[in-house]
Amino acid sequence: MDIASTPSTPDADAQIADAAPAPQAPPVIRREDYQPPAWLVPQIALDFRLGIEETRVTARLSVRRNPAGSAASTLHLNGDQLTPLAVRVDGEAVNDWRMDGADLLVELTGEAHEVEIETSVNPAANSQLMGLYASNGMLCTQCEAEGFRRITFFPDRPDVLSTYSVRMAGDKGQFPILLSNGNCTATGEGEDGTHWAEWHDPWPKPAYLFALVAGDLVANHAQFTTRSGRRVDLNIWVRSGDEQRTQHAMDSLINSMKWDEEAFGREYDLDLFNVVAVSDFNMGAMENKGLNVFNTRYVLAEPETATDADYDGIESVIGHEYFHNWSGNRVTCRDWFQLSLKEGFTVLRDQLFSADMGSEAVKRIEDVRVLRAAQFPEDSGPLAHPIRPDSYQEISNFYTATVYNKGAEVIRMMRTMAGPDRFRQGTDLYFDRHDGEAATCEDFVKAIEDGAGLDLRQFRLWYAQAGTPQVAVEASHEGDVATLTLTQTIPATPGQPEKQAVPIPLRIALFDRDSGRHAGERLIVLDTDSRSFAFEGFARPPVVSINRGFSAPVAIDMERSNEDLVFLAAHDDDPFARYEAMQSLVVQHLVAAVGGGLSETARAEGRKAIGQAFAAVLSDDGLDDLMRGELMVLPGVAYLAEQVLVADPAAIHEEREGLKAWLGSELAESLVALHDRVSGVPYSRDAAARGARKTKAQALVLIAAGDPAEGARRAIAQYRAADNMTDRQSALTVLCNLEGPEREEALADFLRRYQGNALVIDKWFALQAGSFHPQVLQHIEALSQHPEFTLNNPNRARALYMTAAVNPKAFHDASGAGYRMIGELIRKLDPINPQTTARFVPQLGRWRRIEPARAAMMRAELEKIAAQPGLSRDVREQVSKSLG
Ligand code: 0A1
Ligand code: ZN
Repeated sequence: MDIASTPSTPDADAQIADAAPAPQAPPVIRREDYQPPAWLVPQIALDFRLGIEETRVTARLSVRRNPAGSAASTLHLNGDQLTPLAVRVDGEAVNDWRMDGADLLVELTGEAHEVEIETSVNPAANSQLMGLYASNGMLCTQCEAEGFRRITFFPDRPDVLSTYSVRMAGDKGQFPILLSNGNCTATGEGEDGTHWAEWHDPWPKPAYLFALVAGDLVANHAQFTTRSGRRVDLNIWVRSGDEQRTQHAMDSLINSMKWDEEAFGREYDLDLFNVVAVSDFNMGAMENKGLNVFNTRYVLAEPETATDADYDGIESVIGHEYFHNWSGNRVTCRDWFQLSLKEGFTVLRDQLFSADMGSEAVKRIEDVRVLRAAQFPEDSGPLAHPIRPDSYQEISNFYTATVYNKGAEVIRMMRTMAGPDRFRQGTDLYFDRHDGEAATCEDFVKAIEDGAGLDLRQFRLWYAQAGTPQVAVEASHEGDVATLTLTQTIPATPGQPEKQAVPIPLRIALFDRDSGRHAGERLIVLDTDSRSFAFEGFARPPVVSINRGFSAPVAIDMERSNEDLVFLAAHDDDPFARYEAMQSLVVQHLVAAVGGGLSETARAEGRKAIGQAFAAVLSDDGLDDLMRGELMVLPGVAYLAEQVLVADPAAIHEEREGLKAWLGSELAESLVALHDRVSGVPYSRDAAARGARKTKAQALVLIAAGDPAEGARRAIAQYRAADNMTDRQSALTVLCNLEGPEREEALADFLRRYQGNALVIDKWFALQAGSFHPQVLQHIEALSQHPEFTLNNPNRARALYMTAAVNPKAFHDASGAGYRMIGELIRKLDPINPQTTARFVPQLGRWRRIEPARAAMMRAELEKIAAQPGLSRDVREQVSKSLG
């Protein structure tokens, strides 16, 4: 089926719309309706006859009644766009099966049976990239969350765990490498140039962890010996020619395996660990047991083609998928409402891993930046949901920053309250108690409660309530006592008008103004609506450093003088708090400036304070360059827009650009000196050199903002001299914003230089789509017609359009052209790949928080999408919630 390549005329669309019955709202799945499965499948044998256009699948399920389930005699097997070619029960063909929508129902009389089903799928036509699909001549699978049902009929739910035996046969020339989960138990040659392989995975697993890969691949091999002496073969499989770019992924894998033994006492449990890189993939990567499948962008790296951020991304995603072997695979989820059980915990684990591999402070800052840019807006918009949602229509829509990143923050708070050692006792107990089970978030909290010795009764609310808590802080001072009164409010979210107070652990330090020091950090827990905390021994009101290390995922609302913030930015001994003070200084200023609340004098004063703080950052010898670069990053437009009820994103963007220009010219001399110094640091992957590159990028941005001609001169010089992608990309980012011949020269050179390297060509699209050039929208339009552009590859589609959708200059253009572009994209991409398409909807869904003229245009786009016939369940859910 190829709906995507048969565009219909507007007239034909109108006819369909007239004739079609009103679209049925997809059913709502509710957490409270959970029922254990009536039938279990302890074993499954799968036989694949592989072909790009047709793959035949025979599945033999050993089923038995679940003593804990209902006594239903019907075996309910999920399917999605499948037809059963044959159904056999205990070896006999049966005809009395029935379809229930896309699902297959088979009547069974006894306690245990063998059910065999044949299906056929067309991997080449699978543009959704769920189930079995073809990518670049190879075959691969993606089964989480509900892709297995697109391969064969099966109880496709995570609480049905089976032992898998897999046989696959295919053309030896086309598919020389045949991989599945577990260990390879036998191989052989067939007739007519075919060969086959058998795989067996001894660990029972849910269907979403099944994987199969067949293709022409080469491996980077290594070995790892676990602490108990198991020798594990490691392979990273890529297309021939890419193997030189896999060493960082391999090093990251080995580091992850060692780290999980040390930090969480978790050892690998098979003799083989395979990673395969595929270029068509909806997400980052997938933790299939023993056979992780990765988006190429999280595997391939070499200095010439990958930035430092790309290297960091690979380390964290390799770690993330590896850590799932315990948090996700050995202990899996009972149902998809429990997704944060594996995702929140695994994100926390990968964050702690990356922090240990590099700079803890910088990693924390980056994680909080992601949370604020992606999760805070989600939590305050129409798609807000708790980290353990109560209902969904399409589970793919719940792989969100809330479930992942806020989920990690919630577990991190437990760790903060217990301390790392007691927390570890909690996680040990969790793994011991639930190994081999499909567990719930409640099981996790209970294990931490018991193992770490915490009372988490009230804390459980963090799992149930959506919305980012706001903590208002009032400081007063009398005699030698400083008092802080903290008040929490959790905003109403869809379906949750009223909230209860949650426990909020806040790391806090009070600085004495005279000595510039504090008498030790404390952890206070605000667990009521409002509470006062008194601190003795302050002759003068102290400077308050609160939510240090971002100990709780909340928004702090506290009025502070510029003087206090400048003090903290320069002196706080908690590096996160230092960053936070810089951010608050800028946020306070920009929000006031955009709101029209600043007189010219006040604006000048605000800028002066920011300039002073920046100057200190530029010249502080005690700072390493990595941290310096981090401190120089201004808060993003999305986060700034979050600070007000109704935002004018264009005004925020302009004011932010104005501040950059002011800083650039005010600090020109130091910025130029800094850019010169760090430009002299030779390329290496060590922290000092990475810091130099980060600072170089930030300095260049500010120099160009203050003096575009000087910026262009420096940027093109940096571009031409670059011996690595970080420098080349940061130079090109700056050039893309500017007009002039340097821009064209560099863009043309970049395209020529990296022809054939898909990941770098993605950057070429993204750099232009993310630019603040006055003609950015025309550029994007032209790029959509470029021969290198395609909507069929998610990386390419996102490089152009997701970058555009988060670029305030493009998306929020006053004409509404940005909204129309994304609306049109959604309508065009949905028939090809609903999962990737649905991720664009939340940008338009923010309309209620945007000024009225733009809001009306955003809403109109959503309505136009809603009116499109044949909309996917994924997009329909997001659009109807965004309009509702
Ligand atoms: N479990 C994976 C994420 C993932 C989810 C759905 C997918 O379907 C396309 C793919 C990957 C993880 O957390 O890494
Ligand atoms: Zn994950």
